[in-house]
Amino acid sequence: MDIEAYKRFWRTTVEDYIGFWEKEARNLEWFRPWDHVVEKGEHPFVFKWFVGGQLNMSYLCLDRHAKSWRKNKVAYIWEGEPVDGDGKPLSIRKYTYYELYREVNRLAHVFLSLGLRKGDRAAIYLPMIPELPMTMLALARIGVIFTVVFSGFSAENLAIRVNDLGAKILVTADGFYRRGRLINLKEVADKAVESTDVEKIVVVKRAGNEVAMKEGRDFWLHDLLRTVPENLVVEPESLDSTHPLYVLYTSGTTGKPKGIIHDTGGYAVLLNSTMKWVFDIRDEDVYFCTADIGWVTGHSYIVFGPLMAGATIVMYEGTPDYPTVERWWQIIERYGVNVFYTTPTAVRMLMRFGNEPVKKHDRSTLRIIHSVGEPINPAAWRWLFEVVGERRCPVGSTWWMTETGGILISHLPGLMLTPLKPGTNGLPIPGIDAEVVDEKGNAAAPGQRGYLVIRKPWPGMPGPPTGMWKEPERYRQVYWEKVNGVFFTGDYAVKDFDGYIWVAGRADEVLKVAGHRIGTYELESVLVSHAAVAEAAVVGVPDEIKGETPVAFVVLKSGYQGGGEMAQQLMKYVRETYGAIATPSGILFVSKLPKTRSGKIMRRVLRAVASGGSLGDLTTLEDEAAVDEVKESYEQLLKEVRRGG
Ligand code: 6R9
Repeated sequence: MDIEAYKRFWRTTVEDYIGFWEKEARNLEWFRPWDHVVEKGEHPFVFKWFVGGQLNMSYLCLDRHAKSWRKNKVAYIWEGEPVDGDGKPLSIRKYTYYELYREVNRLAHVFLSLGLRKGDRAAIYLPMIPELPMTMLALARIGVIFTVVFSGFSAENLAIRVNDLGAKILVTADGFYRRGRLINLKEVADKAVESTDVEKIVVVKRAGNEVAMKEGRDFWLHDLLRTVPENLVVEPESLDSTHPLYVLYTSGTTGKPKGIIHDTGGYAVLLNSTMKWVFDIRDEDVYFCTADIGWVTGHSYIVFGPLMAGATIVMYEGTPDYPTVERWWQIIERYGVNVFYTTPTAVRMLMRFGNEPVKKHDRSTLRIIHSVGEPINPAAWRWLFEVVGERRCPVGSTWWMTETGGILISHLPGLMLTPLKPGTNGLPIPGIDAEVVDEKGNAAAPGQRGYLVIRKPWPGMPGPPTGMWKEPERYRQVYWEKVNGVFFTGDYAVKDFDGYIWVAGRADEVLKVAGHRIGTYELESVLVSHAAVAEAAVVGVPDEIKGETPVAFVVLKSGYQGGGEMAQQLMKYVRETYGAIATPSGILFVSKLPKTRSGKIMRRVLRAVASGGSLGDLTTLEDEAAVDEVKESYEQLLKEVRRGG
């Protein structure tokens, strides 16, 4: 398809974005039609989509299919991580749409009987097991607003989220397997709830490890389900389109994580349309997304999107390299995967082992491949295209973020496929006015680096009532102030002469470590909470596999000694206080941090020193410091770090 034809079509959808999204919304089943497509909400830049309309996400994902010929179609194929002596998975569970529907109904009943009602909040701290999507669907069914917390996060991180949301109930598991190791999740959950108002904990038995159960507070899910009839039905609540489906916490530049609210109706419309355009999902397809449901990719494209589309979804519990680096290719062969959605970090890691582990397995079913989470380098793209997809499958890099709810920039094999280019994100999807602009909001010239912004509201954007949970003012400041009146993504991007967008990375102090979004500020807060640390600054440095890793500059309090032992201690501390994903790849002890006269840390200096690189072009104003000042601090710091080894 030629680019100009797509752009002509795209322009019409953006000019009449209201009419366009209204048409898309008609593809869903609504309990009550909307009165207005989009309206301003009570707070600045909070928009209400499909006002007056009513629907239920759990209904769209389950009931609709359970009433159709898809009733006996497999919804989830779940594979646990542990394997037997021959490398065969020890547990595979399959759920048809009807079975999933029944399980979710019984689960919804359990939550009602525990006292949860529409508008209440619950937190979910579960590994990649079928009970995770089931819990999300059961809570959505009764209108309970939930937050999923990544199972690799620490007790502290869990507690912050539970408290901010005001969750009364926590759903967790005894344990799970990760790279062959048993992780005792309940222990972490127990530690977290000590500093929260959680009244009840529902525990899923996954690993069978010994856990402490507190009488009156903790309940095994299988005990709660024992008395619930097999065919019990909990009618789905007819929810306003603007009713929050979930809150997902994500890292920003400052302060505690931001609770991004997603509504029901707008979010459902965006997911439904992108499943078609981006993944071209067909009824005979098997779809495999390798993300973790603890992040937004899993919410949108392992749970709600593909279930709405009635797809057969492969869900895998563990890591791609357990017991060997063939695991994902085995899975693709075992289930005949057609659509594969993965991450650049995993691709770069697997590439190192050459083509043999891939080629040993049949990939002839693969039809479409996409990556997500961070920029994909051309070499990784080529490997996906040439080796994994045998030059047969379009390979894309879908750009979006927690805040956007779903994919906004991507190749669109299910709609009109424009020519592929290694490393680009492609063109904005229909109805999305994405643009690369300068500080003032003027479109940047092709080839010129600028900020990526979204200039018109879209369904799936942060939802009512406040965009960010309880923080409408912060929501306005973070996203709508930087470039006046348009949605600021925080990403640097370049548009090429064809109009393709190439997102280059974050323009702020947010890191993408192996695709995981981590705020440097959060890590700095963790470090300074350690008894030995006076001051800390964290920057990202390029990493061949993970894209980026955090490096910490630490000023110790007097009486403490830097060096290997202290570095180990601090790394362990970060792992335990935040989560393993944030462990710094290096800790550099310095006597002071380079700062501007106004006291702002010169991060460019830190980045240059940490990565062993140069200061780069000092004319692009990233720091508020004078050029001389920057150079001088750089030299000084470099000397000090070299001296310290
Ligand atoms: C879905 C997700 C969002 C940030 C985003 C950007 C980066 C995501 C990308 C990409 C280049 C892609 N990002 N996809 N950068 N190409 N295809 O990752 O959400 O965790 O909120 O992160 O990830 O920097 O701003 P989230």
